[in-house]
Amino acid sequence: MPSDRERTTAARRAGASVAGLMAEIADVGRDGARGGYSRPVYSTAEHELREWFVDQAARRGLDVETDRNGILWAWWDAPGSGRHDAVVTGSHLDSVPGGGAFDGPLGVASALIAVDRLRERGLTPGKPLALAVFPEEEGSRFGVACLGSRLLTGLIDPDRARTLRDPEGNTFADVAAKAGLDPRFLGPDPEAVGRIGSFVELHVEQGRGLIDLGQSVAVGSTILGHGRWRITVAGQGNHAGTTHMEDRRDPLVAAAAIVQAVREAALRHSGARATVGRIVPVPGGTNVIASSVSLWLDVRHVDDAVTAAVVERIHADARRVAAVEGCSVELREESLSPTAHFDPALRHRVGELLPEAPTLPTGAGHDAGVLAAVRPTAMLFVRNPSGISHSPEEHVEDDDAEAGAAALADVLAGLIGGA
Ligand code: HGY
Ligand code: MN
Ligand code: MN
Repeated sequence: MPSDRERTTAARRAGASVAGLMAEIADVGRDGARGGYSRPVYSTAEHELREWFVDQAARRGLDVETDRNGILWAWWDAPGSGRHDAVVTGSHLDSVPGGGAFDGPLGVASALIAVDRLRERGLTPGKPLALAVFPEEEGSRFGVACLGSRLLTGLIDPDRARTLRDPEGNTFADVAAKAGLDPRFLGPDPEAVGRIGSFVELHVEQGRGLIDLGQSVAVGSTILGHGRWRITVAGQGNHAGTTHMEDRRDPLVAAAAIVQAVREAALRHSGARATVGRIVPVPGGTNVIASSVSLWLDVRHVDDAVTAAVVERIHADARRVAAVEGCSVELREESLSPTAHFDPALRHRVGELLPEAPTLPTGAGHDAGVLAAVRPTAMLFVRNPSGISHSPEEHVEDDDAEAGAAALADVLAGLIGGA
C-alpha cells in the first residue's frame, strides 16, 4: 500500500498541477460547431470527465462513492456515522453549450491539487475531508440549475425532477437510470447533508472583479438571486408563401418584441439582469410560419422582490405584444434561487486564512448557493483575465490557477485542523 508521500509523488508525476490536470481533459467535449465545450450532464463527455475524476481521486487514495442523486464524493477518511463535521470542497463538470474550459472543472481540479498540497505539507486531517462533484449544475440539459444539489437538499420535488425532459424528450429518470442511478431513490438525502460541517467551492470568476482588483483569488460574499422562466407564445402555423401578411398570427414576431421588452424591463431596475438566450420555434422550418415559440428567460437581482417585479413586468408586456399579433402567451417558472449570503462565521474564518484576498459578490449561480441554505458554505474565486464566461473566451492563467489551489489548500488546512 503506497504511503501518503509516495501517493503524492506519484500524483505530482502525473501532471499534478491545476494546469496539468486541466490539460488532461482539454479535449473532452469540445464543440466544433459552437466553439468551447458542450458537456451536458450524463452525456458521453461528462461521463468521461466523471471517470477522469474518479481515477484522479483513486490515485490519491481517496474513496469514491456515488450517492443516490449522482453526486460523487471522494473521501480522505470517510466520516463514521454520526459525524457532522466533514469539510467538503468541489464543484461541477457539466457545462453550458459552447462553454468555457474552467466553469466547474477548475474547482474540481483545484480540489485534487489541494489534496496534493495538504499531503506535501504532511498534514493528516483532524476531520473527514471530501471532494464532491455535483451533476447538472448548469441545468443545460434538463432546465433546472443545480439539479443535483437541489435534489440532495430537498429543494426540488423528486417527482418533478424525474419527469424533467431534455430537448430530445428523454426524461431525467430514464437518463439517470442509464447513468446507473435508481430513479426511485432520487431525492433528499439528509444523512449526506448532515455529514457536511462546511462546504467550500472554488470557481473561476465569471466577471471582471479580480481584474480590476489586480488579485488572483477572492472570497465570495453573496450569489445574486436568479431564476428561469419558460415563455410559450402560441400563434397560427402556416405556409410562408400562401399566407398574406395581414392574415398572420406569427408567434416569432411576438417573440421578437418580447425579447426587446425583456431588456427594457431590466433597464428599469438598477442592477437587474434579464436575458433571453434560447428561442425555439415549432416546427422551425425556413418556409414555415411557426405555430408556437418557446423563449427561456433568465432574470437576476440581489433583491428577490425586484427579480419578481421584473418578471411580472415582462409577463405583462409579453401578453400585450402577443395580443397585438393575435397570439397567446404562457409564462412558467422553471427554477428560482433567492440571493445567497454565505455563512458569516465561515466567511470570517476563510478571511483569516486568506488575509490578502478581497471579497467579491457573484452574479453567477453555484451549487454553493444551494448548500448555503442548509450548511455553512463559502466560495473562492480565481481571476479570469477575459472577464468573460459561458463562452470559449473564459480563461485562467496557470499561475492564478496554482494560486487558487494553494489558497484552497490553506483554507482546507485551516478547517480540517489535524496535525
Ligand atoms: O447560470 C449560472 O449562473 C451558473 O453558471 N450556472
Ligand atoms: Mn456556469
Ligand atoms: Mn459553474
